[in-house]
Amino acid sequence: MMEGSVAAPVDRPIAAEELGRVVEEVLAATPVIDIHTHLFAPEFGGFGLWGIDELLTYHYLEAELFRFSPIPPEQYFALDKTRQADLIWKTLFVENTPVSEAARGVVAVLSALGLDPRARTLSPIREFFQAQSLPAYLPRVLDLAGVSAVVMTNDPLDETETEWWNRGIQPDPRFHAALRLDRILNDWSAHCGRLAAKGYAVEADAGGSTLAEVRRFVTDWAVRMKPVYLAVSLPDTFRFPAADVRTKLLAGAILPACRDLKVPISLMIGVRRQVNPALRLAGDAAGKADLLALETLCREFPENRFLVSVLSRENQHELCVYARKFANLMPFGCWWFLNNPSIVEEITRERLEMLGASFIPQHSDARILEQVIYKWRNTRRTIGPLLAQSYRLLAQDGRAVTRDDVCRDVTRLFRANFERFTEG
Ligand code: RAT
Ligand code: ZN
Repeated sequence: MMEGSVAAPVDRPIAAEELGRVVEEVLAATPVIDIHTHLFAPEFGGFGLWGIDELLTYHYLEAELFRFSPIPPEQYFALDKTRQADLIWKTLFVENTPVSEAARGVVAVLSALGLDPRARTLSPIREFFQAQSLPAYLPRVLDLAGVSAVVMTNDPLDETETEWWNRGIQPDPRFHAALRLDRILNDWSAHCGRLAAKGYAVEADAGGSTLAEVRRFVTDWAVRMKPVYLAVSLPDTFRFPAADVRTKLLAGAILPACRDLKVPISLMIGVRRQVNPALRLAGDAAGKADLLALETLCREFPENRFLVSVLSRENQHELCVYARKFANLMPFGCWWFLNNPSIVEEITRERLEMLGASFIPQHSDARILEQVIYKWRNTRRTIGPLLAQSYRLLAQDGRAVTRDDVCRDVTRLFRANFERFTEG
């Protein structure tokens, strides 16, 4: 060794009793990329939601309100947002113990921001939020959540949202776009007229020049939004191939557009939309899907990349099996009704056992900015011990891990797998 130089610290195998702490430290120090949210960059003005009234009227909590309060949904939805939030606070947080995941999340957010989760009225809490200005508040929230970037959900057929894009806004670089295709792929008959009105020569039966024109529409919007992926949520009844317009559009327009644009498509499979329309956004449910469709897509479209989340617990194992067969398939997240510690634990353990660190464990699905605080805190709290347990077993089998190993795995899981999978 040269005189005066400092010896590099040896990256020693971590002792079994230290594993939990080291994994926790590495998780805390690794900012995540939140690969699916419904947040908006500040450039979208009031379109991005934040603050206590939005947190309380989150549709996950609205669904819970109707279990604890006799108020009929139509009466609740007729109230203004402040009254709705007051009612949810009183019902779920004062008159009942907020033990559900969504309710506990609000408590965690309030505590993280130094507010009193036992307050009987919302006035002091509202005062805090009214005093915040987004430019300073946003980095504070992202920092508390340990999030360095988020992916939005951007709908090229939402008139309010497209107005912003058409003004040429450049979103904050921490916010990436995802071009969402639900209206086109799930409800073509209701939306083909909209494309036609915008100058695209499309037809209701997807004949004529429809496929080329849908591809042109998507490409035009991709130029504006620069999405990191294209995305669609699909019902549990999704079949591919099928004798339907969706199959034509997917195979003949959307997947070719993804190849041209060199981006993956995100398929979120298994949602049963509006099983109870009276609950509005809270009225969707989950169903088990037939993943044969996914097998066909991965095999028949080897040049496409598929980011996939499935909503039913029953589909999770099959998804892991398919990920072992197809490198163009990247499982991600514990979506929506799965984002509860008991289920995240089960799914993540299964994925670690079957896929090592080659998947994306979680996304937040946050609709309201501050939700990233509790959703990511909970993810770290649930997944940390699972990773530590995998390393404990590995050590028992003869290969103890070092801190470098842990850093490499955590970086892959929460950042690099996504970066690599979305790389052109
Ligand atoms: O999790 C949710 O908030 C759902 O309402 C949906 O938005 C779902 O995540 C989706 O993206 O379709
Ligand atoms: Zn979502």
